[in-house]
Amino acid sequence: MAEAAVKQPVEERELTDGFHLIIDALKLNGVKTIYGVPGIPITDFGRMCQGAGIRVISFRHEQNAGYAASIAGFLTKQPGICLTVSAPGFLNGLTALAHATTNCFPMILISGSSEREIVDLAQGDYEEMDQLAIAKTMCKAAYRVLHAADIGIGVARAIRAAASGRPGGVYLDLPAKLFGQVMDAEAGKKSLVKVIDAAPAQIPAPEAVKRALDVLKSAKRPLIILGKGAAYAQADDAIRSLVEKTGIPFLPMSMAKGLLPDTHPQCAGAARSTVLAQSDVVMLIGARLNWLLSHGKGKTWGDPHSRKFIQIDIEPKEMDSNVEIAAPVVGDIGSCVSALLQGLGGHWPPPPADWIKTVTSKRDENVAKMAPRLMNNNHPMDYHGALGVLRTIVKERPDAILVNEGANTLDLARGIIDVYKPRKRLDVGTWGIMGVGMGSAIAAAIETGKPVLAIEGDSAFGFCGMEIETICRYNLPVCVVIFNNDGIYRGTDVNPSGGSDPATTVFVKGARYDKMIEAFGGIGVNATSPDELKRAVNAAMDSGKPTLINAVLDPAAGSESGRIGNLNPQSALKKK
Ligand SMILES: Cc1ncc(C[n+]2csc(CCOP(=O)(O)OP(=O)(O)O)c2C)c(N)n1
Ligand SMILES: [Mg+2]
Repeated sequence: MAEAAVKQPVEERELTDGFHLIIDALKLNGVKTIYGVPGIPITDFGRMCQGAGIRVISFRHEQNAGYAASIAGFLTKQPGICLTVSAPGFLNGLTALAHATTNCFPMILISGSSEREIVDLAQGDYEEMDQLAIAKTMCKAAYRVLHAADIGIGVARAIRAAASGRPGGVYLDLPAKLFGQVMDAEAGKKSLVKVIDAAPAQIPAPEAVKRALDVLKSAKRPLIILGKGAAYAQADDAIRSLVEKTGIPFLPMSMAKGLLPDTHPQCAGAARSTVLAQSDVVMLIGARLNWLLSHGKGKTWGDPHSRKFIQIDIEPKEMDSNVEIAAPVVGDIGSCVSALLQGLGGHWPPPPADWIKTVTSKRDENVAKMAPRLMNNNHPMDYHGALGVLRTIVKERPDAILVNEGANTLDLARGIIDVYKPRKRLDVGTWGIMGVGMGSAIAAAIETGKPVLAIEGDSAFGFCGMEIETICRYNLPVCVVIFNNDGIYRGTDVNPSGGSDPATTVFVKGARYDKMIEAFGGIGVNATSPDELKRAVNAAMDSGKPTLINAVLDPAAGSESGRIGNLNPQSALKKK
């Protein structure tokens, strides 16, 4: 066991140490799971956490452990915990911490660190780095605990900072010496702090609610946009009531899909361009006007003078970030939506019939256009053929969690696969980051106990693929489907120089990713047709056994950057 424990003096019963105090502080605050990678100075700490009944999920790389922690935060509203070693482990976890902050997921990155005296004099300690200074620029808050007596308050501060207001990533720096520091056990116990109401309700001002309802009432072509903040809030019933009582068409952002079913009669997902361009009043619920919504202006949005925005967000400075917000409603989503519901009263006039008709006929037209493509049995498979069968599988298994990343694999799956329940779709989030797939899949399985279907581009999977060993080791009900088109966007590019190196976007042709999982005792399947894919996924979802399916796609099937090729910079000069 712990070296420190072995070295303790005889009177150990009256004493405690940093190891135990950190564990006690985490347990007192309801931490049940830690995602991390062991090593100096946190190896014994991880063992002791496991011994004390905290579930410790050991990963192969800290970045994936961090993504798992961030998704645990999204799914549970409790900060997900990632534990790493110093310098390199810390840096590996830091990407995930920044990702959590950008996405407003509560997460705490706890990293061991080297001796302060040596680090501060830059004397070259083992894994020396001023981690606190670096972390500060990349997360919501960062703290360091130097004394055992401050562990309680340090942990409490980290939890509250991560979960309250707009949630985000928090860094907690624990120098190696802290773990072995000894103090009186009774005083140690008293120093612990239980965080009461980590994310207090923030009630919107009544006049803000009234203003919003007045603007909404004036609408001829209203639209509600649901963001992942709305999914995070777990105010599912209230949100559904607000949408249904107003009768307004709604558009879910990708991780808000399923908050109301994508098949709901008011869902405008398949008429996105129409509703964005033509709506006159848009109510944003937990959705930001960032690049994913074209900043609320420009071609996507049509005439700027004929539109007003109502925005519901917990962060006041989100308002007017890109365009004028006619009716800002600041507060937590649950409280704001409840207040709006109350303000609606018993009789709210439905939106004008011609608007509803415009939206539904566009939606039905687009859905009908797509239908035959999803039934194709092309050989080699294309995205639509493969996604057509996965769409049906998800429909038949609405409790399963869908994880999705890639470029074409992401953009097409997002549009094609309907989601039926809240927080059942996890993806690349605000940054469009590659590599979140396996961490998200692992956290989803651990936190919810539900089966997971991860649809991964072959490139996206490469960022986190080694974690299939983790999936096998913990025997998690995860089925990974790799859309293998031999590369990034496509597998058909050629080296423009005519040299023998492959093009920058292509991978080994005909790679057999299914063989990888067999190395760890999982089930590997090579699927070359929609029928084979369907059979293999259904078998995996029924058995709950770790499975990896190599779905062989036409290497020419994808398009550059999926649906966001327009973001690639262009020069006025001709390409060479
Ligand atoms: C961390 C990170 N690195 C690089 C990128 C750039 N990028 C965007 S999509 C993508 C991979 C797309 O290929 P794949 O996952 O195979 O999907 P496909 O389009 O082929 O279906 C990459 C590398 C990114 N988004 N995130
Ligand atoms: Mg690919």
